[in-house]
Amino acid sequence: MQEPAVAEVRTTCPYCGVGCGVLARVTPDGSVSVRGDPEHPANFGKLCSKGMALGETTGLEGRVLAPEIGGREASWDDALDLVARRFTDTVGRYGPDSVAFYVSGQLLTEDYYVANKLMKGFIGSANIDTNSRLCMASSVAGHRRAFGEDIVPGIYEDFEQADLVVLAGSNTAWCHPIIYQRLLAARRKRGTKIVVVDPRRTATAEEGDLHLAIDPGTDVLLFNGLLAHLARSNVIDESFVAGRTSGLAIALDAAAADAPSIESVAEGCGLNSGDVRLFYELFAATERSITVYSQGVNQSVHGTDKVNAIINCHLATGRIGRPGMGAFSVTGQPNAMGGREVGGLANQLAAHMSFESTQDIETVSRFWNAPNIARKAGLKAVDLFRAAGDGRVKALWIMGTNPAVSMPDAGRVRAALKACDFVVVSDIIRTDTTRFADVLLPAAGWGEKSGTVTNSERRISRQRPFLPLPGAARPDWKIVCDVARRMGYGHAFSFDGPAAIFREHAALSTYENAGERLFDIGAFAGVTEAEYDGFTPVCWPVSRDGASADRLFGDGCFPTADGRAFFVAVRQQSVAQAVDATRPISLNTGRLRDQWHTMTRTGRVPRLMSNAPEPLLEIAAEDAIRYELADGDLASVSSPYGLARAKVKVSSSQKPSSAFLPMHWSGQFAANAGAGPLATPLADAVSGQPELKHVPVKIVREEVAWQGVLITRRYLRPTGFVHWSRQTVSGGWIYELCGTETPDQGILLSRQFMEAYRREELLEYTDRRGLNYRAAAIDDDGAMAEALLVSPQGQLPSRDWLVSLLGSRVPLSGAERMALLSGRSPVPTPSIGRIVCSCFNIGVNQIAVSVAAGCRSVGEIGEHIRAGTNCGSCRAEIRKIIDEARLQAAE
Ligand SMILES: Nc1nc2c(c(=O)[nH]1)N[C@H]1C(S)=C(S)[C@@H](COP(=O)(O)OP(=O)(O)OC[C@H]3O[C@@H](n4cnc5c(=O)[nH]c(N)nc54)[C@H](O)[C@@H]3O)O[C@H]1N2
Ligand SMILES: Nc1nc2c(c(=O)[nH]1)N[C@H]1C(S)=C(S)[C@@H](COP(=O)(O)OP(=O)(O)OC[C@H]3O[C@@H](n4cnc5c(=O)[nH]c(N)nc54)[C@H](O)[C@@H]3O)O[C@H]1N2
Ligand code: SF4
Ligand SMILES: [Mo]
Repeated sequence: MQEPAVAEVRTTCPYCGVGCGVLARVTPDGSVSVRGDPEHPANFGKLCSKGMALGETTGLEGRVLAPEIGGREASWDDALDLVARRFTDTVGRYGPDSVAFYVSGQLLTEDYYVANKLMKGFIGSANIDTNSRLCMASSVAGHRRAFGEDIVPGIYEDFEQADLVVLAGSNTAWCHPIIYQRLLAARRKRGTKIVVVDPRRTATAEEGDLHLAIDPGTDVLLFNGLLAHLARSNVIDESFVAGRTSGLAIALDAAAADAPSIESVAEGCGLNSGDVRLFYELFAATERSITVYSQGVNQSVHGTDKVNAIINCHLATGRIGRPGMGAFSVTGQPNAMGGREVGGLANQLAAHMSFESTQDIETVSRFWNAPNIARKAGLKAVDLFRAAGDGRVKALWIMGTNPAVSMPDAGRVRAALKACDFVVVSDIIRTDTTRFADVLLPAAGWGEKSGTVTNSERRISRQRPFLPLPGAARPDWKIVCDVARRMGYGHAFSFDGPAAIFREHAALSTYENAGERLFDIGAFAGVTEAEYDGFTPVCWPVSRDGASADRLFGDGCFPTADGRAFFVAVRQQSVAQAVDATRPISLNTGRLRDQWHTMTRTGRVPRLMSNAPEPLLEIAAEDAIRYELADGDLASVSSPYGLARAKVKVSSSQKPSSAFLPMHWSGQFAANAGAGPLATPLADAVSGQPELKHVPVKIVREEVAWQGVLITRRYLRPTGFVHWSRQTVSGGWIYELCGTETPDQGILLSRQFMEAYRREELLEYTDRRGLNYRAAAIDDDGAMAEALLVSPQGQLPSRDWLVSLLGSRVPLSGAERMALLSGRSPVPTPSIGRIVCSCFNIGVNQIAVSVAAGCRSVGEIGEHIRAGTNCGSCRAEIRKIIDEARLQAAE
């Protein structure tokens, strides 16, 4: 029978700032299928592993489906009335600055616009900040200092048209996989050189032509050295500098003072001078150069200076705004850019206007008809949560972000959420943050909501719904407008849908804008519903008279008062908190390939969890010896702010005295394995962006005596274990458990944990010495429902077969039942091993088999078993596996 054709809906991926187009549809069996949109100019049909798995994230498990007040289900009317009343009362008693919103780049532009309008225009405070403070604030500040406005001048084609691409503090292969693949494809044709500046040898660095493993926080020195070198090599574009910029002489003096020679730069950055020279000469000789940067640059106490040090080099050479040239800040979240356009940051106004200009304030006030508009900047994220903790902020509304996990000094943030009088959280699922909500509001998620997002190249695309709103969930824009109405501002929030909000946003961008502000999307001020529905992706600006430009600044005109770009003189500062004898390791935190932030969506997908199933602390071999740690050992990590525990992975990617912990694991997935509680709240003085890439820590081995693994269909909440983590697998979950108690006590604890819930028939076995315990529960159909294995540390048998039984749910044969407690299949079945290629579900063992069968390159592996042929982010890992397998074979 032929399947009925279900229309595909054209939408956009809700993960990274690449902003790939997605075609999604609900299949006849009710599941969601996705593929890349061949017509979207960001990805031309490709998707990375996370995008490919989007269809597996739309299930309703864990979703918040009804409003809750004090943990009890409530009606929308009651919940909205309460939120409006508490915000109104608090403002009435303590003034507008006693309330705050903390919002997110997960929101659509329309949601963001109304949240910002409500707080800044009508409540009259600028206490609305966003998780973009942790993400893009330094780029925003750097752009404004250099260009007068927050502008990313380039477009993705520049990745393909450059001859040199410098990736600074950006693990592009994992974090912006599709533009990275576009870059690699172009490199195969034109031989683009790739230089990676990152203290870690990341997957990106593995494929680069040159990896500069700089010491953390020394980027200003490196780029000051480059500027000085460019001047020495006479590649300054004198006419561009003279005609289109100001401030070079002072910036050069600062650079020369910092970096008198290549040797001094090398020494200060922890590099060898040959590598530094190579980089400088390459940059000097290559006109078509772009420097791409993200969190290794932004998330720093000198983040804004790093940004300007980079931009200075591009201004000095006039390499900006032309094909294959420019400084390119790649944004993190799907709508980080849209948030900047509506002014979601506490120090911005709306439509790229700012509190520094009285004229801007008057313009927005007039446009909104909002005499009560805020007139000064509000609290930035770190200060905002401090204020919530000490009672200055008494009512706080969090939308679409999980600060209990993702803020630095997260322990203090949790304490603040507990202390704050009134906390509202709008989210789609239950998180570590929703635990603190006095009022919890169910928001519409990806696939349900409708609106626009802007990606890293300023391209506005639609997100369109293809699923019904589940339960009582409502889109964020509607929730905000309903509260605004109840607060008495109905006249300004009477939008009947996202298109109406978008029209107003577009109209504001062009209002009293005679070209002073490049952000102008006036062309859309009058879009009809039909035009909004059919909106095709477009890069702004698109002004009312139809003027548009893909690249900006190519004409040498900048949105400053005199039209010139500005060189900012910057000096390398010492790191804010240096390592010392008590905390000798610099802890760096960031992302893994297949997880998205606090794992609220990617953590549900077995194939996305398989590449890195547990939170691991990566350390260098030298430190492993020094601290007596080996792979799989448990370590505690303590910073001046908090403590975490994670198993150790000894990694050749780490420099000595440095460690890396992923940012992803929340309390939903592990006990105290998060990076947030360790991270420092110290922030860049200009941008307010906290230093999430360096904090001094002490690492201590924990003497683990026993280890257990529970493989189960049940979603459980382990308590009382020194360390646990949860992995989502097909059919259920795996709980890794371990402890410092004796093995027999470990068995007792683990059994209690399992018994507390179990109902099925149980088979059990304990060895004579009482050190090893095995149990398996059989359901009514005779299939395995659960298995528990406990052994002394390091002695757990393989669990692959048991995990496959959980997924299959097939009744066990007699032989299988007998074999259950041994954990070994009666008929040996090869395990595919840890997943390497998550797009095609290909494991490490399958790759090893292909190598044994004669595959010698990543390309050959791809032809043999498809691994690495879709998004390609696993190619560096495949190459390593080939090398290792061949080495072993040679030994
Ligand atoms: N898979 C995946 N992709 C994502 C996300 C995700 O959660 N998962 N999140 C998205 C978001 S919101 C963002 S902001 C982006 C972030 O994308 P990236 O910025 O690429 O990611 P990070 O891993 O945070 O950090 C990048 C690199 O900075 C390096 N670094 C640390 N300190 C320094 C330093 O002092 N100097 C230099 N030069 N480098 C340093 C780190 O070692 C790290 O490899 O990713 C987006 N894409
Ligand atoms: N240690 C460390 N910490 C970091 C970083 C780091 O590198 N290291 N990086 C920082 C950066 S760059 C970022 S961007 C942040 C990200 O940190 P968070 O913003 O806290 O991360 P997410 O897990 O993306 O949280 C988004 C939340 O929004 C919910 N959500 C999704 N869609 C919607 C929607 O449409 N409406 C509503 N109301 N809710 C929705 C999700 O369920 C989820 O709970 O983390 C920062 N924290
Ligand atoms: S690169 Fe991957 S995560 Fe980023 S937008 Fe594209 S599909 Fe989504
Ligand atoms: Mo981000």
